[in-house]
Amino acid sequence: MTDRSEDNSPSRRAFLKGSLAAGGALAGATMARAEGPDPLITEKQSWAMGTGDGVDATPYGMPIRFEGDVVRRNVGWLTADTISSINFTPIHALDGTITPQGCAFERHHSGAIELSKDDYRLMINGLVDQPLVFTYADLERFPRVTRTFFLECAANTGMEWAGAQLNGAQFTHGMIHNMEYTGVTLRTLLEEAGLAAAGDFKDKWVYVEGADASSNGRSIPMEKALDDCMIAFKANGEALRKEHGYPVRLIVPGWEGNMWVKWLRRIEVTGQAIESREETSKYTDTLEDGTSRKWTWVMDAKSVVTSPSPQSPIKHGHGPLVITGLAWSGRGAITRVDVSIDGGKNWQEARLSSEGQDKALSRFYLDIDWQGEEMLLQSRAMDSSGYVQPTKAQLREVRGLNSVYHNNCIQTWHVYPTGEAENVEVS
Ligand SMILES: Nc1nc2c(c(=O)[nH]1)N[C@H]1C(S)=C(S)[C@@H](COP(=O)(O)O)O[C@H]1N2
Ligand SMILES: [Mo]
Repeated sequence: MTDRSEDNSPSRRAFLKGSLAAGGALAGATMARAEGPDPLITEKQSWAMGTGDGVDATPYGMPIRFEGDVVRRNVGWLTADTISSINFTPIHALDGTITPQGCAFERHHSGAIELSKDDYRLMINGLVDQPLVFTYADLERFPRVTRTFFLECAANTGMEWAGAQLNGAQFTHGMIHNMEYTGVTLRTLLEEAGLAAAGDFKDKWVYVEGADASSNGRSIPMEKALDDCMIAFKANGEALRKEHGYPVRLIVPGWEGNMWVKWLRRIEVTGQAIESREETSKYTDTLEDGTSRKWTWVMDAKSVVTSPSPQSPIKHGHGPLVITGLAWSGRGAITRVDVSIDGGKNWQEARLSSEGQDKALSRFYLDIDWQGEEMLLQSRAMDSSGYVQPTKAQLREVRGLNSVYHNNCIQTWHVYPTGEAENVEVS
């Protein structure tokens, strides 16, 4: 690519701005200018001198080998073993909004189990008119819905409370994925079992548990259960992967990932919360004064620049730079994302790839002319409830330094003149 570092005249910058607004005549005009014979153009290449693979070479396709590093990764020292553990989505290397299942992070409390559709049963009991047991085939006969939602583990960014810790967007923000789910609404199944016996829904709960050894039981208020929860059996058009709960998982849009029970086996309608392990000793927030706060289900608005970032440095020299990232909110749709290149002193409004969707990931872009200046790169999300993503200092005022879960603060990457980037704290 042409080095345009000398050419920073106002007219050049005006041109850049203009062509970007017009939607990308930029590449043709400036970056793709040939500087001499390019063997990749002028010489015959091996891949054009024979034939490629036949149609059945890969009955189920995998990413090409050149993309072999776009994989989930775990951080060894975080957990004692990989059975009760977590890995991270390579968000630094993805674009768009949908997370392919094959690299969507996994969190298991007792490992990923193999449960066939034939062996699958889902029980509804408790305060229902008629306790029911569904087979997998039964579930497929109820009216179906398809909707896209993000799942974020409440522990995402949890290692960053006390200071910048993990060097990469995959590790600081990769406990998230966003898939298009197909299934039936939880409301449909609860109504099938009959809710007359439950009387006033206001003080009722559903207790959900999985078929794995951990069971991962959680209590969900009836209001949420009847609002937008789903029993999903497909993700991104195909069956759920084993690690994401095959054959059936619960979807609890906008709420912490722990409630999205995998390998869902039982739904009990109860008169009170069960106060299980997962909603008492875990997934509660320790506050500044040492007390703990429970029932913090909603994942507040959050965003992160995925590139450039520590694992995705700038490699192309000066000139046009695409800054991109993800934003999401458990309270609604993303309405706006601002980006700062100077640690939050000045903000520019980024472009959303499409209108924000309710409780789903949004992709943002900011196209700049980078002349090698150091940047303190940040993003700040706003959602349809009017909520603005807070700074770490603002969060710490309420939460102190001993929290783990629900860290949705503004993230900073220090980008150096070399194009390399590092996780730093600007609070
Ligand atoms: N049955 C069961 N459901 C579960 C878990 C589990 O260990 N067992 N882990 C929970 C947690 S803490 C999270 S963050 C999400 C992770 O979903 P994923 O593995 O599809 O990313 O599943 C939740 N549901
Ligand atoms: Mo989680």
